[in-house]
Amino acid sequence: MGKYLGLDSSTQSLTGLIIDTDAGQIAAEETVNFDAHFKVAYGIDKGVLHLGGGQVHSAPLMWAEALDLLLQTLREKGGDLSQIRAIAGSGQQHGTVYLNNTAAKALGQLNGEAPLKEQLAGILSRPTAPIWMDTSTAAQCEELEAGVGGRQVLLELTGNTAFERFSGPQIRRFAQEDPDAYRHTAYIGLVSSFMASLLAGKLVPVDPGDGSGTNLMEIRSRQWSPKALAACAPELERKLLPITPSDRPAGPLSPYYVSRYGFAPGCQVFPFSGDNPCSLIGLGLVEPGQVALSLGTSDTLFACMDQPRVSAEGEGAVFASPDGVHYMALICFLNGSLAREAVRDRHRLDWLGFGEALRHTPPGNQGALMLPYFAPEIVPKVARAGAVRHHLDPQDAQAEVRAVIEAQALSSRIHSAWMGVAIRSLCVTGGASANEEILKVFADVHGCPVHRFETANAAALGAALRAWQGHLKAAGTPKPWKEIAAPFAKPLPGSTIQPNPAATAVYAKLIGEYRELEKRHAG
Ligand code: XUL
Repeated sequence: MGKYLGLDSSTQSLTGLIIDTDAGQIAAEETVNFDAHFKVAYGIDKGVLHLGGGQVHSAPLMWAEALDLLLQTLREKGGDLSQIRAIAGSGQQHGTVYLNNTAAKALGQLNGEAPLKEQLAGILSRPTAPIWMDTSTAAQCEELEAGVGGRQVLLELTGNTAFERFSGPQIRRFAQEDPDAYRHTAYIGLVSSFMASLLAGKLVPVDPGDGSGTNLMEIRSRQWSPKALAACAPELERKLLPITPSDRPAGPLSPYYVSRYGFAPGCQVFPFSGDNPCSLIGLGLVEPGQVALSLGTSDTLFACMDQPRVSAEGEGAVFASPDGVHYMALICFLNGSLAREAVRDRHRLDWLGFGEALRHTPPGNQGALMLPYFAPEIVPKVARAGAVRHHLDPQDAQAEVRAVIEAQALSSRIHSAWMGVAIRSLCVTGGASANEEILKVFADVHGCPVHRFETANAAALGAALRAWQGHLKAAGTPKPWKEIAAPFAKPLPGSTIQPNPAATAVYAKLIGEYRELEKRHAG
């Protein structure tokens, strides 16, 4: 028991969250927003650099500077950092960091007298790091798939088809465009492994959760795939940091943090994972069949799977769970609040009126359906924006409201079927989860209870829980994941909504019709 720190190095900010496992509470939470502190110094906008041609990068030295600032803030805000037993973290997925042959030595010699940025200024072989927002690698995606024997082969091998934002295509592009700098690169790691290396004062391997976002890791063995590495870039096997289990200690915290911030010398560092795999843990999804849906601008579905099932249609990404045994599916439906707000605004409603409309219309909407493609859709793939109405009067505000919510719930059911997961419960987070009437539709369509979660920072919480779990395991007193997650990742009291069997039966009939309508219009 004790205190554990989880760090989340995300696109726009760095967050530190400390859990107190004796009290079962979050003890502190601080965030450093990159634009607020480093906009001018690094030339960033919303944490990133737009370099043209779809290239979106960020600056590893800025992340190092943010780490110093965050730890100073955590200490000043009353946190006695000497009580922290272990640290783990989460990084924005897919970004790649390129280091030269001075990196290991510089990390090992960090001393508390000067900030990280000054001591590490010379370790990068590429000053900026391409991140997940980069869309410049379409050619490299095709080449990588062809290089392993085709799209289907890469999918089976790594769990994912090649995506522009994934790390492998980024590395390949760098090797092609700047072969000299690539040759002078001694180590390639991810955002997650870079941040962990700063803490441990040595090169920390990649964990399987983040490794699965590279297109280079065999999803079943959780090791780099020699075939994918060979298809990606020369000598990659030698440059890429190895993969380590997520809960194997990376070492003690560097003395730098002991002298500068008052951490205890024995504080352990664990490998960092990706932000989505950490959120899976932070939402308590540690058993197959547990699914979370975040209702944001886009709606994102997270699921815990027992097998690395893949989506042949490329409808989602598959990652290894940092719990060491399970897998996660991540599906992004672009028309989330975007579509809900389009309908709300079109009919001049507020959220109260939106809920009223749902209350006054029957499940199934008397056969009126909508395909809510107010913007081009990711899942199912729809290239051109345009909402489709079927037996739906565009002037009927109440029917329109029900149609958009039923469409989202039906679509989430249809397009999560590839996971082969019997959804036993749905934890819903995000702004729209405050609306009980919306949750009722999801409970009825999925035929399972829906719980509401309030999670400001699931990734940082998941990281802190990983530090606790890893620390207990390393001490020879392991605790099951369910018990680790339970005190922190719990539904809001009284928020559970049970499905109504009569409504579930209506949707079981309607889903075929919706699927047909979608088939006629998607693509
Ligand atoms: C997931 C993805 C993003 C990043 C940044 O595949 O690209 O969610 O992890 O948060």
